[in-house]
Amino acid sequence: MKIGDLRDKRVSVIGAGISGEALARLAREAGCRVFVSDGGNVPRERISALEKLGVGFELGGHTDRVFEGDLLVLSSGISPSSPVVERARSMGMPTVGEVDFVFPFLGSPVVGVTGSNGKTTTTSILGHVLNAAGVSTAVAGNIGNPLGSVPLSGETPSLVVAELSSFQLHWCEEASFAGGVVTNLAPDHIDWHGSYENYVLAKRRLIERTGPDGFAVVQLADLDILRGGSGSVRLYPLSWDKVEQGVHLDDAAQVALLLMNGSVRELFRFDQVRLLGRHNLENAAMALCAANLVLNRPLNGEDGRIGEFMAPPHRCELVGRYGGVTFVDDSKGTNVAATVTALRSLKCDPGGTKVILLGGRGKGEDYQVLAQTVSEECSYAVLYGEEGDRIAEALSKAGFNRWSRVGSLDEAVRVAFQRTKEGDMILLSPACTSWDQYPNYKERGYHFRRLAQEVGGRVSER
Ligand code: UMA
Repeated sequence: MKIGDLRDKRVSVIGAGISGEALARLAREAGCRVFVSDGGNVPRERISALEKLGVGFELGGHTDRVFEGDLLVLSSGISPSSPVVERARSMGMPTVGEVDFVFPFLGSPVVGVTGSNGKTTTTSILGHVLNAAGVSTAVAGNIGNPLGSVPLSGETPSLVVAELSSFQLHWCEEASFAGGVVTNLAPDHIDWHGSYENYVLAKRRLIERTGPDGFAVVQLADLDILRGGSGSVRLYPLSWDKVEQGVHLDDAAQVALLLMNGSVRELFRFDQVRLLGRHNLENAAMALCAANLVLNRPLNGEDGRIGEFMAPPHRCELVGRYGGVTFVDDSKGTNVAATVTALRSLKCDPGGTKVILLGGRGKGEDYQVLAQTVSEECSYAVLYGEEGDRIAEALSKAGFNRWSRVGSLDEAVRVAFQRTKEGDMILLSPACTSWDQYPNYKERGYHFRRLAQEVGGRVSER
């Protein structure tokens, strides 16, 4: 829905997380009377922030007060099947998602970045190369810095690069993007969307909501499924094979090329990118392609100082090399597709093999493809946490019996190191969430780093 003039409107914000707080602030600045309602509890600092802001709020449940407003504004991850949303709708209360609410406050063109995996890395690279090339660019959204924080900063950047989750995109009906990147598509968040088809439809919204002069960078493999939403948007598929129009990652020449209207531009040489894994070359190429398209002028790896871009934490991040063994933290690998990508694209030293750590809390995924990939890519697997037994079963079914089942990550690292020799890699890419043992994937990743360092301290005992 169009939100129109907000002055003196009574706005109920659902969710007092970081995106909800930014929405409340923005609504307050727009002259609304704001009420924030959270069905759960939030950290003390968030309560203080709401108190300071001088808005009404409630925690631990949604009361009737929510429905006394003129407009329901939903923070980032609120589901359409959430009872509070269903009730508002049944009462005819207008409802708007986070992105549509924030959009009218953004005075800059926005490039959206979505996809099942690699969104944060691609978003960060795109922001990095644009800023390095002298284009003032704000990076926000699902990456952790809520979209609402951009207008609240008081500055108007030349461009905004927004990482967008499928949850945010589900609610997008009015926002209009200058361009979009869909890094890839694979099953994720099926519980929220109800089906893979609905999840893809949400991702497709980014392309549907891109203006007629806009562009979309997508995987060649996803072209058909995304084309349906494209209208007159120019589509730029990425492939490791030659393409007529789009991005070609040329393995033979070790360069990423942009092919456009019969001309060829070099985006970067592979050796300029300091990130592990072939999937990160795809992320970098998509980002550079989007930068060229949104600026409508050439911008290569040198202009964008791509060589200075370091991996965001917990995404195939090299955390150390101890006793000749490389430790890689891919704690953000919380679904099968992410882990399979990491396994396929990370390369060991010559003669080395991979030992993978898998487990945590599952998302109800099937592990057949994971098991097949582990059997082709790894010399050993260590399974831990709640989902360890299900993964063990899948590995055994795939005929892969070189695994151990342990309880904790501490034990998993210890066992993994015993199974390695010089040149090998220990990869934490668990294919599961961390929520059985950690508050989030970041804590799990930092713990892995500390465990790797402890191994480093004991390496002389080897
Ligand atoms: N809530 C209600 N009623 C409901 C449902 C939820 O009140 O019916 C409340 C919850 O009790 C909670 C709040 O809403 O207090 C939502 O908190 P949250 O932590 O889910 O959300 P935020 O703190 O606002 O963080 C959100 C994104 N979280 C989600 O989409 C789940 C963050 O992405 C994002 O970085 C942040 O906004 C800034 O934009 C996180 C994420 O996990 C990293 N995203 C998913 C992903 O990447 O896979 C989509």
